[in-house]
Amino acid sequence: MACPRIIVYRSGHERIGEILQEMNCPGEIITARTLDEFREVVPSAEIIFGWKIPPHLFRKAHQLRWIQSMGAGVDDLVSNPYLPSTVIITRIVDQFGPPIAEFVFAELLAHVRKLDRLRQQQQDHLWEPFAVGTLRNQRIGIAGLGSIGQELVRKARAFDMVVYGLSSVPKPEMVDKAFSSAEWIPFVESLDYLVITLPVTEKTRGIVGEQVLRAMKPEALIINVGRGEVIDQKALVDALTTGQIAGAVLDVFETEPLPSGHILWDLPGVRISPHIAGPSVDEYVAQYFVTNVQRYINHEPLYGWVDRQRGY
Ligand code: OXD
Repeated sequence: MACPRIIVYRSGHERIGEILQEMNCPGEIITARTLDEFREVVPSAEIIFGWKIPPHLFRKAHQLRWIQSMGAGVDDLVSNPYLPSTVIITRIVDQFGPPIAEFVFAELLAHVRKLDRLRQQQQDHLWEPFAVGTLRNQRIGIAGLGSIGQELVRKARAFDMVVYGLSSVPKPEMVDKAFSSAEWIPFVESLDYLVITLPVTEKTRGIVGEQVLRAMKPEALIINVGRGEVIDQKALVDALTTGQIAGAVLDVFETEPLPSGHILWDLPGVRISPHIAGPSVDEYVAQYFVTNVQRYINHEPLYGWVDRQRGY
């Protein structure tokens, strides 16, 4: 096979191209530093290694055979009308479980041990003991049992939690109680914490809406590290304002960045982070890609191959 031309683009991560060279990635590597540069070079690309590229910029990608996403979610690529079904899409799998699980447990521990209150008391030089909770024996429900969900299960067990899991095909061997995607209401009813790791697809868009939120306990917390669109954001705001649930830890949103005037910023019980639960590390994603390029050249199946019908 002739040496494939690879275009690399990710805003703020311009060194990835150099890292690929240092790793002796086969192929001719061209780094686009801006979207204008990307637009210029895209017609000659056989492979693209990128992240968050506006869909219309693929209009002239006539030579494209494969796009490797630098992240886990590929909803923008799967729905891109300029990527015909002959173009292979791959995503990064097995890299984001540990950092995302750390993020989720940092937030859960901060919540249950009331760390914000402690720090506030310290600032106020106030010595005032108070009661705190524990994660032990609390019920956590993990929606989505892919590599991220599985790592959450592992860490939840280390905290002696009761673990429920929901997945399209139930996985009773993995959790204390398994539910299918037709069983959202019984899944959430008794949870203390609902963690969403799901991608957005036709089946999951808005699935956590009024009905599901109404079925949750008023003390429950919802944590979203999957995709914002899985939760009906308006229904969530209503549930939080009326006290149907106690709070939400949100790393992902229907619109990103979350507009600065959005009501979610100031709602009590809401903790917001700018989509950083599972940061991609340049060296790790580059190594994943180099392995995949070698497989591409050898006509071997690629890691992280996306089934467009399924959406991930
Ligand atoms: C994602 C990512 O898909 O950050 O959200 O990788």
